[in-house]
Amino acid sequence: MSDTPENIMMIGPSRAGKTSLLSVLRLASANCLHDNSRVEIDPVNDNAKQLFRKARDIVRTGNIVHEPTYSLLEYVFNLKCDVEKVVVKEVVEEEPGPFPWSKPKQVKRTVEVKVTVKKDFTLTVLDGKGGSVFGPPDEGDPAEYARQRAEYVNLARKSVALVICMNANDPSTTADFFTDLQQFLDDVRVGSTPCPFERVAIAVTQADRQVEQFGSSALDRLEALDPAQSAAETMGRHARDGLFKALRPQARQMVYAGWTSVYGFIELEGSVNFDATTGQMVIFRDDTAKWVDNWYPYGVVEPFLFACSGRVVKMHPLRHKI
Ligand SMILES: Nc1nc2c(ncn2[C@@H]2O[C@H](COP(=O)(O)OP(=O)(O)OP(=O)(O)O)[C@@H](O)[C@H]2O)c(=O)[nH]1
Ligand SMILES: [Mg+2]
Repeated sequence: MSDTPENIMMIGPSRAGKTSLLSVLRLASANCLHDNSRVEIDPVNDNAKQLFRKARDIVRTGNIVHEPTYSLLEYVFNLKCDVEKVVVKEVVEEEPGPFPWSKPKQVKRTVEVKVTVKKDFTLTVLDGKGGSVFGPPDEGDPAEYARQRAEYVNLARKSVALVICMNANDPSTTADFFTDLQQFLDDVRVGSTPCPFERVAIAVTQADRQVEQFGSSALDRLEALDPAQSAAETMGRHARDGLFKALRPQARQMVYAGWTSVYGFIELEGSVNFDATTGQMVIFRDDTAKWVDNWYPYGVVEPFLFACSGRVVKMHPLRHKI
């Protein structure tokens, strides 16, 4: 394992909730429901710093409304998390001598042991006008389209993991994106070499909307649903084929999906933390200074934890035979 940070890339169709997810990552990493895994997330560039500042206001005012992203912005974050590493250690063991009265012999042996180490990753997100570079050029400037697409391809070629955001509540935009994704993955591949990703994390966003009608059993209902099945159905067979064919054989075992909700659920009650009549979170600000303690986003850090370390928390395997 090298010490230079490895790169992770996030993509997804328009309005999937990419910017929302990114903006709350840092706050969420400090406040994850039922989760004892830790990911430390720090902004690296100014765009990332600004985005995190916005998140504070979002949770304070209960309004998660982002302007659609029009230009191509690059967000760079540093992600630290625990990864398991196998190290070879020399141990000295005692072996009995040939006779009961002989002194025991000291024998050196090498053994493989698993250790947990902190590892750094760079999460680079090109946050463009949702998924537009994945589709055919629109009426905009063709040179700009080509430049942006080349940036995405270059980043993908040096990324160890891919995070795909998709909104299962918007199947038509999502299906279009996945159809276009195949061409993109073909561009990322050099000749017949597979894409470099070792893991693919699929964040099935806006999960609260899947279960909002179930009142206090909303969270239980969500946890009984398989996000990988939902993702697979929304993508469709053709798109799954395209994604899996572009990956190395080992990476095909490392495609996992998880529900994410930036609004989250109300702790102890289990209902969705969103009021459709006001368009705001139900619980966002307390009169005390501990406003952020009352906000429990769901599953937003886990896809990034999986992308970095392969650790599976609330993520389900997405299997596909090609
Ligand atoms: N119900 C619900 N809505 C969400 C959630 N996350 C985002 N949204 C809403 O979804 C819409 C799109 O979110 P964005 O984060 O702007 O999506 P995007 O993928 O960055 O969109 P583009 O920049 O246009 O590509 C916004 O109106 C958000 O308020 C969520 O967890 N639950
Ligand atoms: Mg955006």
